[in-house]
Formats: sequence, structure tokens, C-alpha cells
Amino acid sequence: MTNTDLKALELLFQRPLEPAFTTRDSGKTVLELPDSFYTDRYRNDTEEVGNRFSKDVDLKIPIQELSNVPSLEFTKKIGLKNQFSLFNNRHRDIASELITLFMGAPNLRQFVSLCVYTKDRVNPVLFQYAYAVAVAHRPDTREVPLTNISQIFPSNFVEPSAFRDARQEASVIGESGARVHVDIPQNYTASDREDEQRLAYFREDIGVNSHHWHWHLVYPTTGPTEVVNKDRRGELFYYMHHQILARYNVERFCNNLKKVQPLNNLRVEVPEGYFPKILSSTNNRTYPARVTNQKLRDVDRHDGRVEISDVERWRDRVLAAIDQGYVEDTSGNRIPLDEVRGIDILGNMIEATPVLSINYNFYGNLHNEGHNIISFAHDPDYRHLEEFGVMGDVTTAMRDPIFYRWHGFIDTVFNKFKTRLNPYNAGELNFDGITVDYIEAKIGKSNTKANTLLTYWQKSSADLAAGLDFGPSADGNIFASFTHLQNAPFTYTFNVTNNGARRTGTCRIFICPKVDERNQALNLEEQRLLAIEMDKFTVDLVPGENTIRRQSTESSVAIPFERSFRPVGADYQPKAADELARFKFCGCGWPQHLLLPKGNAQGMLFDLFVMISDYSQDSVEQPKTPNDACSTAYSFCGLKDKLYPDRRTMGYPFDRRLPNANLTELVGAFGNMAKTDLRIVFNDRVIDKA
Ligand code: CUO
Repeated sequence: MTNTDLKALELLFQRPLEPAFTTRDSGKTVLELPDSFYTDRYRNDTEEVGNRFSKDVDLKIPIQELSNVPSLEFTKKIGLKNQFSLFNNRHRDIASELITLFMGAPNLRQFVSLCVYTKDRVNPVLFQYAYAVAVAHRPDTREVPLTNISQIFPSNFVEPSAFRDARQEASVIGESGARVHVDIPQNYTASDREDEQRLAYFREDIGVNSHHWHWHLVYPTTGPTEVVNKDRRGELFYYMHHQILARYNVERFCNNLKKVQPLNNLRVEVPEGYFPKILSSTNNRTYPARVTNQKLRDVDRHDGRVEISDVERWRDRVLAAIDQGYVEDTSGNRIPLDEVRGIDILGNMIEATPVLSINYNFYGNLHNEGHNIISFAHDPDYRHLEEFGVMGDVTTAMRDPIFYRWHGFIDTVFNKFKTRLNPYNAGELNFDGITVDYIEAKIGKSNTKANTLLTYWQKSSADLAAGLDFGPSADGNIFASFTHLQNAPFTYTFNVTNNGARRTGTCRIFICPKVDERNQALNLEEQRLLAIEMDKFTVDLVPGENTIRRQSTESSVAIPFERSFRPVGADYQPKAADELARFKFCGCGWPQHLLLPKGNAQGMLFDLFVMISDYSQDSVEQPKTPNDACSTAYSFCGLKDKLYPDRRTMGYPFDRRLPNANLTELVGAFGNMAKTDLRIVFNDRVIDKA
């Protein structure tokens, strides 16, 4: 790959609404389009327009003619100013066709040309999605970093007045160095009359929502086989969303709210209203709101139909299959829902992916159509010409309290299946000759107490310049400050005795809440369903004593702040190849700043649990594809071009029932497990990021 190919591809993530010929990279670079690439609007003025934008740039990147000009007629059903939704069947199929087109470009240079040509002719959100999927999956774009969605379409993430301030700052203050940071307000969607607002810092977190977008980008429901059919994809759909639910429920306890009530009845009014206030980039309107006590109704619109009774029928079929212990494929063959493959089959069937569902016509499209019914509740028959609410879009769905109710329902379906399986037995849980003698988690400073961890508010900044279409182009960054939860980094220490030969183990760390919002103790079954995975890694165990240390920042579920919000543009691109590789495919992962739940001022009580399992039972034989230096958050996101690197079912050992009455008995019965009390103390102060 040449540098200019790389650069051209990165530039296409910037200024998504502007024509491809405008300057990018803070006015320093322009793509030189062949005349045939100009859309009708500019076709008669190609010279003038081209000259105007190529004046005063440092770099002009010539774009090659297309050897094969594609018809993009199939994309036209999504208008340029319409919202694009992955949950909409028609949109999903159009995206799939566009991804297939992008994946099929014969070489890198033609891929660049095809994307430049397409960019100005299709819906910008559709383009950015299909383009990002292709960049993430083509072998020849391995080195291209994906720009975080919050920087491509910042308006989907940020309160709109911030943009007015940002544009003003950028046009009035020419020198980017003298500009002040624009403040993004926190807590702007509701007042404290609304109890759900206590969780707004979680639901509306930029890192949370960009993780969710990125996960669905890595795991699309349709497209070419190599893009869709990934190892244990369905299971990961279950597990990643299950972990979100566990985290959200625990976060609710920290804020004196009870667990989410699963949305298992679509016929009753929904008490939770939500007024998002954020703007859609394509039509410049706010996302529609849902009023308090809204009744859900059948959707009958020009671009999609679904009845509540469809969803209920699919739900009943799925539940019946779980009770029977098997599903039926399209030929009527019975496929058992066993301990190993059952959850993966159910994940792909319930989400659903039409390509991988065992029987899409029969088991339907349960989860996706639920998103649709909810997202159109304010205008189900299109009489008011309104588009979908935030639940219709993977970049915004997690902002709405009802997301957790709908996914709470989906999670109960998966849990029903898991609960039907036999409890884990001793042979599946123990690791003979391995004893965990001591565990602790401690903040780095010397004067801190072991097993007391700390959270607080932090003020950080992100660069909005790349996504600020039609703003001033020739000058630098536009930084916006926002406040988010943060935790003080800490270190785990475990002492482990190995009474056998040298061997390898997998260290699995979870925290389980001990009490609910009323300070009532939770039993093991409740704790298991709320267990939060913190980390998972392999350890080398020599005979005798072993001391294992692990930093919280190394977690296999989370990605560091800088990966979510790194500045956009070639100037910020690392030059060394190995460093560059680290930036690639980096955006999928739970945000490190939310690794710990908030806790509370008195110190919320948890069990810190560790288990060392036998690596010879956990390991997988990986294909010899290149290692992806960036996929550190593999617990939630898997590994690029590899198998999921843990043979156990996801969530082990808490994904199935356990043979003991409580957690103390469990760790008493198995030497390879240990637990200790952990407190998470929240300090209600805002600290500027250094
Ligand atoms: Cu991630 Cu419902 O699957 O939003």
C-alpha cells in the first residue's frame, strides 16, 4: 500500500456530508477526482470547483478512473437525507449489497476509486457504515485505522448547542491554538424528576455508544460470508449484550434504582419516556422523542412493516424451542440446543441474521423488529413523516432507558436456555493441584487500602473537526470538553500455589454485586446473572508459589480512552509500522473509563472473584493469520481473522448454574477459585484529565 492510498482512505472518514472534492485534513489535502466522478450538480463546473479546492493544499491525491462503473440504483431507496437503520430489513439488504460491492473491488487503488465515486452518490450514513465494514474486513486495508464514529458523526453523540459554539469558535478565532475548548453539557436530556436520569452518564457516554456501533460493525447481520460468518458470532451477540445488561443493572444499584424490568409485554404502555435532543446528521432534525406511557403499536410504513403479533409469535417459537431442547432447520431436521453450540445457534436466530439463522422464516427477526417497533412508537404509520427514534440506530440506541428493557427481555430468553442446562460439575470447574491463596485489588499509590477502589468524574476532550461538515476547513482542531465517569487505575495481585508440574492456566476475574439497591444480600443465582467480567488472561504457573500481578488498564474487555478519541487526520497517524498496526481495528471494546461501576459515596460492596482454569481445556488452535496487535478487548469483540480465543462458553463459570448454595461455599469447594470483599467508593468531584 502506498502512503497516498492509505491517506485517501482515511480522508474518506472525514466530513461525511461534503462532496469528495472538498479539502480535508484541515485544508491540507485534496482528492483529485476524474471529471466523470463529479455528480450532476457539479458536472458543468468541474474545473472551477476542482481548482478552488486544490488551491493552497500541500498534497493532491489523484484518484484513478474506475475500470467498471457500478450501478448504484439499488441504494436509491434510502434517500440522501433519510436516516439509515441497520434494524430496517430493506436498509440492511442495501447495506449488504454495498458491502459486497466494496469487498469485491479488484485491488486497493480501485477500492479507493470505488469508494470516492460512491461517497457522493449514496446516503452518507449508509456509505460510512458499508465503507467502514469493508475497510475493517478487506485484507489489503489491514493498515487503515477506522475513525471512531463519534468523530465522523459527532452530532449523534453530543448536545447540539456544542456545534454552534464550535463553529463560532472556529470561524471567529482563526488560529487553532487560541481557541477555547467547547463545553459539551452533561445531564441535558431530563431533570432529576425523572429517576432514570441518574443513569444518563452511562447511557449517553460517548465511549459506550461508539463501542456499540463498532461491535455491530465488526459483526454485521448480512453481507458476504467472510464478513458475517465469524466464529461464535451468535454467542458473542448474547454475551456482549448480556454483559452490558449486567453492568447496567449493577450501575442502577449504585444509584439506588432497582434492576431493569424486562420488556416482556409489548401491549402495555411504556412508562419510560425519552427525549434525546441530539441531531441527526443527514436531515438536521432532532431524533424523535417518546413520551411517558407511550403505547407501542404495529408499524406500517412505506419502508417497513411489522406487527406486534409477529414478534410475539417468534418469541413463542423461540421459547418453545428452548423448552424442547432443539430447533428445526428449514428441512425439518432437529438440531439439539446443546451446551456447546446451543447458545451460538440461539444468538444468530434471535438477533436475527438472515444469513446464519437456522430458520429465518420460522423463528423470524425477534430482536431487530423489537428495536423497530420501539423506535417508531411515536409515528408507527408515518402520518407525521417522522423518522425512527434513537432505538432505530446502533450509534444511539444505548442512550434510551428502553434499550435496557428490550435487551433485558432478550437476555432473559438466553438465560432461560442457560438455566435449562445442567449446573457445572466439579470436573468442569476444578484445576487439580492449583490453589489461589490470596487475592487483592489495590490502587497504585502506596497509602491506599487494598480492595478499596475509587471512581470520580473526569473532564476530557475530543476533536470534533473531522465531523464538522461545511465548517471552516483550513485550520486545525476543534476540541470539545466533556465529563465522564473515570476510575483510578489499580493492580490485581494473586498468590497461587501449584502442587504439580509447570503448566498454564487462564485467570478469570469478575466482580459480583453483594447487595441490591436496598442493601439486601443477593443469592448466588442473582450474583451469577449480574457477574461483571473484568479481565481474562493466561498465566504461566511454575511449581510452588506464584505471584500474579495484572494492571486494570490491561483488561481484556476494555480499550483505553485514547483509542476511542484519538485525534483524526494523517498528522496524528503514527509513522512506525508497528505503532500504526496498533491503531487498526481498535475501536471495539468497553470504554476503560467505565471498567468499574460507579459505586457510591459510602463504598458499594462487591465480591472480587478470581478463578484459574486449566488452559489445556481452554485453548483453541488458531489459524495462522497475522496477529492483530489492536484486538486487546477480545472478551467482547473477538479477534480479527481468528477463532474466539477461549474454548469455554462465554461467561464461564457464571453462564450456567453452579453446584453450591452461595459464593463462599463455591470458593471453599474449589481451591482454584478465591474471592474477597471489594468496595467501590465514588468521589463526587470533577478532575481535569492531565
Ligand atoms: Cu446491539 Cu439491540 O443489538 O442493539
